Amino acid sequence: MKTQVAIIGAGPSGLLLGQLLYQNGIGNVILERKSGEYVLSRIRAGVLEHTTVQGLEKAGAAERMHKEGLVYTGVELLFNDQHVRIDFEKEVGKNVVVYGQTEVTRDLMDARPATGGVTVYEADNVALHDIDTAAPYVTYTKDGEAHRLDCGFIAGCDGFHGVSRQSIPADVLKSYERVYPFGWLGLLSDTPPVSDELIYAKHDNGFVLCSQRSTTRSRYYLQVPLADKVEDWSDERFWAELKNRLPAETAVKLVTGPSLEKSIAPLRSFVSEPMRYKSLFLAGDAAHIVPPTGAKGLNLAAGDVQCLADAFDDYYRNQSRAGIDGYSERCLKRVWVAERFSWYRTKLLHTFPDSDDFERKMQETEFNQLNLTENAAKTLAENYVGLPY
Ligand code: RFL
Ligand code: PHB
Repeated sequence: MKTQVAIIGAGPSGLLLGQLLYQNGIGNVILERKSGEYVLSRIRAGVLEHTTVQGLEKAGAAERMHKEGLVYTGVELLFNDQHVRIDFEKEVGKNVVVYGQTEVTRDLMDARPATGGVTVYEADNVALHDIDTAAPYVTYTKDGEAHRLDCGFIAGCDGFHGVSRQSIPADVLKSYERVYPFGWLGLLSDTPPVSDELIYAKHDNGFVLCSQRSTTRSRYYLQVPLADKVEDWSDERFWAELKNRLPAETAVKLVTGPSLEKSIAPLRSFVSEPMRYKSLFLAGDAAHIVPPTGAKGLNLAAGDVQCLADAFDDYYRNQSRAGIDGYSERCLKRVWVAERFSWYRTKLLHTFPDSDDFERKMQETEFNQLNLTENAAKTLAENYVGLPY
């Protein structure tokens, strides 16, 4: 097989890039290690920034999101008994859309057949070759049979554990990492959300997030120790601890029910620089990870691939290399801003097992600043709704 851009990974980065390239008349093939059903079973992000919404519009996959997505104009933050509402509309005149990553992925998958683009699911042993030349290729096996895909460029959209970043010579890459001493236990249920806005809350027992997927489907998270297993958390235990960590007036409104899904995600900050090596371009979680407290991971991924689609368009349409040569630097500027924001919010809203009295006072004071100074609230709003890509 031969194509212009070989895309590794059919998560939101790979699928969105495939659509955007198609809109610009650039041929592409996506190779995905798992099945389509498996990709759709991963419950992850929920908050879409304006530029992500714009990306889905450009990709021709925004219709259902506009119909079913919930528009949020603010967010509630709680810190023990302190409370602040950050009003996005008032502070920065913008909003965010709550629409699950699963649905984004489904819409992009559904849009792909009309483009004639090939997606190979359950592609095993994907390996990248000659990435330091202008004629790279990818090999893989499908149903035990060996295949080769020749291309002009490779887009590594294969997440944190993918093969693309590992194909870059180690002495070219510099990685920055912070692993946090806790994880998030998430629960999805067909119960009405406890609030009509997202609630991020810090309690001495740990952080809580009340999120949602629709007016009848809720998504809740609890900070848990890294050693905890999903089996340690029956639904009953989850609901009891969630109620315990929420203020009494919110806890009484909580509607509980059987979980549809429960999983634990570790929290990590990670950036690998540069995001391009010769003919290989990294995008999304393949290049960077943020702790989910800032709701930035999917949005960064959508920003990267919009940049990359522009760069390839410039190359194929205008024979200009400016976009592809500037890709890494352009993305990393925005990535580091989101990394800082996600790290700051993680420090602000979690209970750190080894923090001392002084650090706890600093954390509380940082929170109070949001009520005391208009600028602190504005900065938070500006970062939460997202910066242009
Ligand atoms: P993905 O989604 O990991 O997709 C990568 C795809 O590549 C495939 N793959 C391979 N394919 C072929 N060959 C190989 N060798 C391969 N290795 C891997 C994988 O099977 C997979 O299908 O990366 P992508 O596309 O870059 O998307 C990134 C997002 O998924 C991620 O950043 C977000 O989910 C992060 N995130 C959130 N982001 C937000 O913007 N807002 C949120 O509210 C938000 N909440 C979250 C989150 C992530 C969470 N978890 C579980 C880490 C909440 C949680 C709990
Ligand atoms: C979610 O709904 O899954 C979600 C929302 C906001 C976050 C993280 C996850 O910050």
